[in-house]
Amino acid sequence: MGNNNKKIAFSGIQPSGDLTIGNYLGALKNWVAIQDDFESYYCVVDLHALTVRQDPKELRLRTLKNLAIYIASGLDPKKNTLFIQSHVPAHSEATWLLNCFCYIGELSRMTQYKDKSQKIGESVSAGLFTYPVLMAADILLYNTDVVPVGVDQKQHIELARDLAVRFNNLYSPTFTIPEPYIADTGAKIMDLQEPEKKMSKSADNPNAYILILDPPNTIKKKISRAVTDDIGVVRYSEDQPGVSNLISILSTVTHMTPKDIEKKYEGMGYAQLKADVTDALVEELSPVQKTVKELLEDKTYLESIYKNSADKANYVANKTLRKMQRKLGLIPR
Ligand code: AQP
Repeated sequence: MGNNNKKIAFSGIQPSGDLTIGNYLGALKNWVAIQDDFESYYCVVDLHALTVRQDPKELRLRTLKNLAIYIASGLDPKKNTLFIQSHVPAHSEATWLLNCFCYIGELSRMTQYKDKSQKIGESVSAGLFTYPVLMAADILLYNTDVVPVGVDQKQHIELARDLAVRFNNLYSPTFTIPEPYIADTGAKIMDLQEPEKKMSKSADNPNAYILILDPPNTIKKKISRAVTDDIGVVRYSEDQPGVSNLISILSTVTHMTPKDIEKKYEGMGYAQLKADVTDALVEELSPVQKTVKELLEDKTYLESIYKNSADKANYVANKTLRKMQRKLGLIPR
């Protein structure tokens, strides 16, 4: 519980690429939806982005851009603590401590690690392997009750829970055990070119994703190129992954159920569906894009948000870190 008796929510997105509608529909929109019900901490997880090679200038730019996107998507900086992960050193310190309680076997079973390391090959970093421990530290430092995420992050939250239980049992109750919070729709937006894979901001082919900041004509082009099938019926089913993905996107943006969408497009081909998905996305994203542009022109404002928030986040995180250190037998300064 936070000090206002609200439960605590924590989440973050890595600035490892420009944010996609997967990040928007699977994470950001849910953060906005629950902002009045929870005391919330949302950070731009820049340390996570370092698990794969980043251009320093690009990373700085994207970190600020992502903060602007959080605000433009509707997160009120007065209601939410919006900060940059590396501004709170306790995340790194707690990671080391938790690393000493995490088993190599547990980390080897993480599907995201398996997928990404396969793609990267030999030069895969130790950071990519221990990424879930940093994520556990992020979550546990804030006594988090819920972690609003897309489905792909569920396994990492389970590890955070296991580490919290392990630590609590070995010492004494220290951490709140966090729960994942996954919405019914939008929890897994798929790649537009290979709809069996989830949409990722770091995909090599730009036609695979739609960025939150993509202009209308780019959105139109990418949706028109989205892979469908030759069945020709608008149906939400496993054997039509491309069409089902378009239905999911439309459903999450318009709040129509997939069933209603199937009914609406009965007897129509995919062209109308694609045109309507394009319109819905353009309508949803245009105001966000406009606000992002304005915010990026006011760096002083953005700086005031992340600096004030870092003060609050440091205070809360350090309290938990000190507790961990004390219980482990480290001498306080
Ligand atoms: N395709 C998706 N559908 C629904 N939710 C998604 N999320 C990511 N992709 C989808 C959610 O966005 C949040 C932030 O994710 P992240 O950037 O921390 O890491 P990720 O899950 O690895 O996201 P990406 O876009 O795939 O990044 P890269 O390509 O850098 O690995 C999480 O809540 C995630 O569930």
